Amino acid sequence: MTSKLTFKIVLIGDFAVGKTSLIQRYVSGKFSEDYRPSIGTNFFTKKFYLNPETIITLQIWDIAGQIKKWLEMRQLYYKGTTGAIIVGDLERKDTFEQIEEFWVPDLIKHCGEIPFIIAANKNDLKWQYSKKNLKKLSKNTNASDSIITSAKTGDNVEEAFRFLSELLVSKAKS
Ligand code: G3D
Ligand code: MG
Repeated sequence: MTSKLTFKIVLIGDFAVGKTSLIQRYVSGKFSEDYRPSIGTNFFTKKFYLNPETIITLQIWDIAGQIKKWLEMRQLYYKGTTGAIIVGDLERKDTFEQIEEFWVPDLIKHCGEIPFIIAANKNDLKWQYSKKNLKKLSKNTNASDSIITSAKTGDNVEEAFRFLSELLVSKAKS
């Protein structure tokens, strides 16, 4: 029998780390250099077979602007979230420090202990952050895993969303 599951996931992380680009790449298969910071929140839907017996519908939420300052906006954004991808930019070390200091505590505060992964994005650019530090960060924050992505080349983008979906399915079935 086929099971159908729907999850709301959010992408969080500092400004310009590539959240919108990762979603765009995953949902439409494109990377757009012509980037415009949108205002407020946006959501996209992607439906796929995780395996022959499981159809997943992901509601993927994107938020724009300097949302760190907008507690009310984040509260709305997080409502009903079952999983998250927290994004850091490999060219900006501070975006990973912020994952530990701000984004993980913020996620837990609003959503409780839900599955999340860390995406180290912009793999195609010069790294200012090491794999070793990424592993350490992942362990310290209790992330389910970390994954190195590029929204530009498409590297590991589908894998990141799939991996999170697998975690959400195991949680839903347990
Ligand atoms: P955000 O939604 O987290 O704020 P965006 O980030 O998706 O808007 O991306 C911010 C900038 O980084 C954009 O460049 C975008 O093209 C670029 N970017 C996103 N992902 C990648 C990537 O994997 N590799 C490279 N090289 N660039 C990436 P601009 O110049 O438009 O500001
Ligand atoms: Mg954006």
